[in-house]
Amino acid sequence: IKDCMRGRLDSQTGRLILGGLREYVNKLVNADRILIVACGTSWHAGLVAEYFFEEFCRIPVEVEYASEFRYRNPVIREGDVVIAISQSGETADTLAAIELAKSKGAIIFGVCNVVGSSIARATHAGAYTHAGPEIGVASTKAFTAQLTVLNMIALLVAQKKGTITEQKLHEMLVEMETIPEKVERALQLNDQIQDIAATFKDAHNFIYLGRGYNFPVALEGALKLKEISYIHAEGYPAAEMKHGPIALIDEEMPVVFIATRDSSYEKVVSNIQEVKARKGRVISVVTEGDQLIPKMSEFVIEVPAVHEALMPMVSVIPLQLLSYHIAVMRGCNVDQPRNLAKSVTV
Ligand code: F1P
Repeated sequence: IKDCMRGRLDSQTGRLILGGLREYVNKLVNADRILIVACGTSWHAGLVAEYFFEEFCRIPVEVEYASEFRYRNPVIREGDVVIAISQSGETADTLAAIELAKSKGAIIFGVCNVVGSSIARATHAGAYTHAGPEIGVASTKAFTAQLTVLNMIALLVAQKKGTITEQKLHEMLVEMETIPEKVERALQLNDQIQDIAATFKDAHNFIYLGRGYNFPVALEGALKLKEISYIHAEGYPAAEMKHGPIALIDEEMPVVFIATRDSSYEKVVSNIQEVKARKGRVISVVTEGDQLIPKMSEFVIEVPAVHEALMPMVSVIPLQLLSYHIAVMRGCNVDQPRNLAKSVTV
């Protein structure tokens, strides 16, 4: 995250420097719609960005699985701008989605980790995440780095569009600079999370629930568990639970709530009550100092407070650690999960 921000963000002067966006940045500022295309974890980063761009830039956003988008005949109009997100920069579906959008006249921005990768070369402009090489196949630090860059792009666009006040921008940039230290603190939860992992390592299913900015984090938590522990896991918006998944909840079901203090806090509290009423085993990720949710949970993980729009960068860390420890305890190879490739090039 520090590498991502270095030289690009100055909270004192309110300056955001994203040189890679070059002369195309005004295409984003004047966009009628932003289409985000990506796969897997990168798609989840795109979902967080949707909330961010809509809140701060007031530009409508659609987030598409590149693997679906490429086979449709999508409507792309003048004024649409595409953002492609990819850690490896080599994902075939994302590359094909870019080529399709380009053939329809769209301007494409890339958010890639690997410098000079195929996707980086196929885009008109973009910003590298500078996360360094991902050692494992499953994306982890790439996710936080993608969010850092996407947040900076959105704030820059909001500043240029005038949809954010200078004071709010300053507040957000100051908050962003606190993220590396908060992520460090979240990583210190390691031992506690190892204990939680020991309790649930033999589970057959997991549910992850979150609202707002934490909804994509729920999806990402479930994906990490599937990818490296081979446990079936579902991520849902917490409010969707009553529309079906609630039927799955019994005394055997671990339910991970990403329930940090934000604008949907009260509603998440009632979702936890619904799970408890069905004897589900509640594991909650809460903001430090929360008094209420710990009383309702079998396990509680406290993360440092941060603006809700930036929380995914912090709240995802315990979920990554949980998947990691469960995978190790089950004897899985966390760096090289079965059936998964680092770059899905077919
Ligand atoms: C997309 C992705 C990763 C996942 C795995 C397979 O890759 O789905 O999110 O963890 O590595 O590929 P990318 O386009 O972000 O490189």
